[in-house]
Amino acid sequence: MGFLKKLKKENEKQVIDIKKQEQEKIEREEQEKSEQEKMEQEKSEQEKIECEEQEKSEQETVNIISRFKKGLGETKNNLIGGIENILKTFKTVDEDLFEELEETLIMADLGVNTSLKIIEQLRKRVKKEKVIEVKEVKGLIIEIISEMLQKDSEKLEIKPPTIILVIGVNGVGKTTSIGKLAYKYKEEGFSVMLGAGDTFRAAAIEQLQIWADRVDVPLIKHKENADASAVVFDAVRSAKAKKTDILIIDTAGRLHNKKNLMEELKKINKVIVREYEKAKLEVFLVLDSTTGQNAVEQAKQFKEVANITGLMLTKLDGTAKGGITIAIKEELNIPVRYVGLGEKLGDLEEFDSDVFSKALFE
Ligand SMILES: Nc1nc2c(ncn2[C@@H]2O[C@H](COP(=O)(O)OP(=O)(O)O)[C@@H](O)[C@H]2O)c(=O)[nH]1
Ligand SMILES: [Mg+2]
Repeated sequence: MGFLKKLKKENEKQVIDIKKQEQEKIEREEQEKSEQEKMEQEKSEQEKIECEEQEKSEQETVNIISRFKKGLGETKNNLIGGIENILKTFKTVDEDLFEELEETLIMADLGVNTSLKIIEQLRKRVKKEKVIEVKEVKGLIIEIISEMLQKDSEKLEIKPPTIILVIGVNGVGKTTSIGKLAYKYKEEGFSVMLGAGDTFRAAAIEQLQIWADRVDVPLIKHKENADASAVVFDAVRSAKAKKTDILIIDTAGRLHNKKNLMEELKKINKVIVREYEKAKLEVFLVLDSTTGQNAVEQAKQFKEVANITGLMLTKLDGTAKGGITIAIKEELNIPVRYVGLGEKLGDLEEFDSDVFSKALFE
């Protein structure tokens, strides 16, 4: 009896153990399942966010292209319209066609050197690819120009603290572009300060004050005819003390006296380096695209007196001379950083060669 009872008891214990194990297994499986589900849910949420972000950035690109398209309408008519008009009158791809096309490119403000280069490449491509149809030529020119625009195009990266010195002749759009830049950087979350280094005319200081008020950023200024490097000194000190991310300095545009300009820029440079060695210095030359080849000439002259790190090309809206952008890119070896597409605060775009080609050619 004792033995049987013991056996039964052990049997019962085994059954209980098995049940317990089964129960544990089920619990374990359920836990694993729920963890798996949670992971999948998180993954799909992550994918959704990524997808939305991608859609947003694609939409943003579409918007930027359409803003460029709007600004570049006349340039497009001038350049593409000109090429199409020539192609219409030819039946064979020959030397006469190349010559006419070269002239058209020059007329569209691409400059002699750049136009020659484009046609030279066109000749080679036509030969290599055995092109005989006139209608294929347009696509080839577009490809050649797009490749030119996209060559060595590294993006500007702003790392605070940065000081941007804005130079250029009178009327090109320096002060306006500074207002737009301040707005852009502020929107991007940087703290911004302006310095009124154009002390030549009282109106210049007032104009910058208006932009500073509009964007709501501090402006460091002195009176008319004050020493520009003294203004820069104060502005740099203030930006350093306040840990401002970006200080943008306006300057007077006096190219007629190269020696004076050189001296002044040298002095300003010295002050910046001495007072704020840690800050990165960008020197932006502003060029008015409506002046066509003249803008290229200005850039060449300024290059002799200043260490230009980037270009701002203004008034691309409503000009047929936007072809100048291609000449600038090809001839100056200075990156175009921003383009002005109007007179309002938001009318400044980061220059993107891909977007530019698309807006011009698509
Ligand atoms: N349409 C257009 N006008 C511009 C642009 N940038 C500047 N301007 C105008 O050009 C004129 C001269 O600008 P301003 O900033 O005073 O030039 P600054 O003498 O170099 O400082 C002003 O009437 C501006 O409104 C632009 O991108 N598009
Ligand atoms: Mg000005």
